[in-house]
Amino acid sequence: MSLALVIPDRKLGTLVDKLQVLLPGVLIQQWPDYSAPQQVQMAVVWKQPAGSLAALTQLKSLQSFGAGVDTILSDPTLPDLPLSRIVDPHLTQSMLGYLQSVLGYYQNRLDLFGRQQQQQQWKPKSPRPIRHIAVLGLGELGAAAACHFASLGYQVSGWARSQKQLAGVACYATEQGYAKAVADADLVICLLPLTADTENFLNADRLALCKAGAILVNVARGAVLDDEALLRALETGQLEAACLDVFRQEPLPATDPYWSHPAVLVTPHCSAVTNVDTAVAQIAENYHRTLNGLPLVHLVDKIRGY
Ligand code: NDP
Ligand code: OXD
Repeated sequence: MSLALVIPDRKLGTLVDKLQVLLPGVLIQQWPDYSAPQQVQMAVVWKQPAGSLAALTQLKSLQSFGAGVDTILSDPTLPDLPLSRIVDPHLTQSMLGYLQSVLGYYQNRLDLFGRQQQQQQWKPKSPRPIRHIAVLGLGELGAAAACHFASLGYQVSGWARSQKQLAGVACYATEQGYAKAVADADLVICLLPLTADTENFLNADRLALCKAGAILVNVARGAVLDDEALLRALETGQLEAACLDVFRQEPLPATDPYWSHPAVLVTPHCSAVTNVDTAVAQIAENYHRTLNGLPLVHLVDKIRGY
């Protein structure tokens, strides 16, 4: 009985220790140093290198170590096995905390005051009015964000592939629905998964449908956003500012214009980091399910890509 962790570039000591408590007697192996690869039934994967699962000849299931699965599914050597992803109230709370901070940052004009501080300028200004928030993607995280802001009294619109019903949220689907969802929004939050359908979704045409002077927050994936289109929209004032937590290339290269753009807030892909303390329970549950031939919890639809 064995579980493999295929999670490069991370210290995995705490994860191993916590998993071992929940899965006593299970051999936990780490890529690239598998000791008995033919014993592995489930692999926990995150940005796994191509070919890293090839030696696991008895593998029966895959568990993403995060909520998004785009990098996992982009591996051409990925075996055709059930894949689940992390769905965790702590991850959702972390995302809500981040988005709430971003909202406060712009409402209180901390972007402007930060720039003024650089010039030693003392110029008070009343808060930025942000009354309407649009959320693109109404899944685990997007629906929670939309409901959170609606419960605080904001006008909220949301957009997803299928039509949703969420208390206090004007929900839309379809391309026409996208235009309605963003038309009056002061702040647009992107929580769409990266799939073949959503790559470059936020292009020049769709950014042009946003309210003039809106603020964009991308916490989804970098490739959902057309970077050139965003830079142009910021230049023309179509968008006033952007908060970006995710990028096509991470870490963001030193030469990237976002680093020094006065209207862009860069954060290092930290809006909702998988919580080891709580993720281990789901991993252990799916490990038991794998051994017993039961369906995994939080299964990914690999055809849809999320
Ligand atoms: P879910 O899979 O639960 O939700 C995805 C939502 O996007 C669904 O509402 C879905 O619609 C909608 N959607 C998917 N494709 C389309 C499309 N083509 N057109 C319109 N709507 C679409 O994902 P989560 O909420 O759990 O996570 C969202 C993303 O957030 C993740 O995929 C990941 O990339 C990112 N993320 C980022 C983190 C960070 O730290 N920055 C942390 C965690 C996640 P429908 O409901 O109709 O299927
Ligand atoms: C995730 C992430 O998808 O951290 O979980 O981006």
